[in-house]
Amino acid sequence: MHQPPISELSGADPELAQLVEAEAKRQYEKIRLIASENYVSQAVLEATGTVLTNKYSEGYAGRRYYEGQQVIDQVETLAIERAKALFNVEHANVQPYSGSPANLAVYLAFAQPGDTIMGMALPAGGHLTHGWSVSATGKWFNPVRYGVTKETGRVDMDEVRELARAERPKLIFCGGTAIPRTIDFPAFAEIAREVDAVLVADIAHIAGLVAGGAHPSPVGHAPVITTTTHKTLRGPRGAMVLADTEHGKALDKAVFPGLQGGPHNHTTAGIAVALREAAKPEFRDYARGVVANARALAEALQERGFELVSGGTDNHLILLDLTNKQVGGKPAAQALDRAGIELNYNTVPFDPRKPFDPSGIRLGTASITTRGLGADQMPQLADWIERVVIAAGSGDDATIDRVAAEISELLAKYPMPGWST
Ligand code: DSN
Repeated sequence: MHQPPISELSGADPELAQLVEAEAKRQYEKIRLIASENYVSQAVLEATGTVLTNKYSEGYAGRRYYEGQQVIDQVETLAIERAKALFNVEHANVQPYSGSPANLAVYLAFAQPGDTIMGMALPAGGHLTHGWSVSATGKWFNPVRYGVTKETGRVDMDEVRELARAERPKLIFCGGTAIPRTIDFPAFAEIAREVDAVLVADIAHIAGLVAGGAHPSPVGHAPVITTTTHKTLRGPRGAMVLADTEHGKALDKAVFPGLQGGPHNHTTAGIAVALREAAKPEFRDYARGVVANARALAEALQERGFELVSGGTDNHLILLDLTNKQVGGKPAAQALDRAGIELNYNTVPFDPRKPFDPSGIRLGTASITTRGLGADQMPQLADWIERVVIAAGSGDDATIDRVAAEISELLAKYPMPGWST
């Protein structure tokens, strides 16, 4: 059952309580490879379920528009100070509701509608809010996009430099949602300096790796850093904007009153707890473990003939192109889910198929590492993935069911935070 227990909820709203229990059980019964998800600790869960949700606190500590901020000011200040210390930055804003609003705040702070901005194209691994056409950021600004090269699957920094020189963007975003390789922050910084652009490092996916020393930090290279708090950083769903002092004030004004009303104080509390956890030595082991698991899984998949975009991984993320397996990303993801492996279908660079039925699947090791799985189990996981992907192509339901039974046996040995058997 769910931990902490939801006994009051069960009495007051059995229908909803049942859904919460069902979701907790579903999470427990899956090998979660969704690269942007994780399991928060029970302490984070408790913090996000507190009376802090009752309080409005528009403004910032010491400058609020409502009375009664004696405690909330301390909660937010604690989160800010922990963020500053963990990431070694001069300024932190912990109020953005999530990653997209955090990125919008950057636009509001440093660009005008119609300005040219630059980001990685979504199909190459970028994020919607880095100027993709269907996003407000692609409609209200003039986006120019870099991608990856076909041969290497990696960002070509010469191409980025040429594009920046030609287009003179106000903002340059680096980072994204499906990048299996180390982001070259110094190279991006050099380009941004040359064209007088503000470099924004969106580290949503790798924030926990940066905090844990398993990925280079953008600090000192990007004056503005955005991140969600719920991926490798293992906090509640939320976001932060980190910056140097020079850019901090404009960002604060953009978050509030520019874009948002009152911050979600229960979430801020959860972020504070997660930041404290991430500052512990164990978290460095965790971050290293995430990368070690991803590398081991990548190798095991390659040995089984899978094609990895960029040929491998440096972080928590693996992008598989299933073209050579003669099955689309979507049917493969659906079959894997049935077998107990949860992930998402994903476009691959230069994908000839449509985003709703693309060629790839995206895998991440943040959640399974939290759960306690280690590198020696990755060949077994790759084996299951191979069997199910082949079965998805041939409609072999019996194999999928057999794998499901094997996975269920394994997971019984690995507790999930937030669930007690
Ligand atoms: N939805 C997130 C992800 O899965 O990467 C990005 O916003």
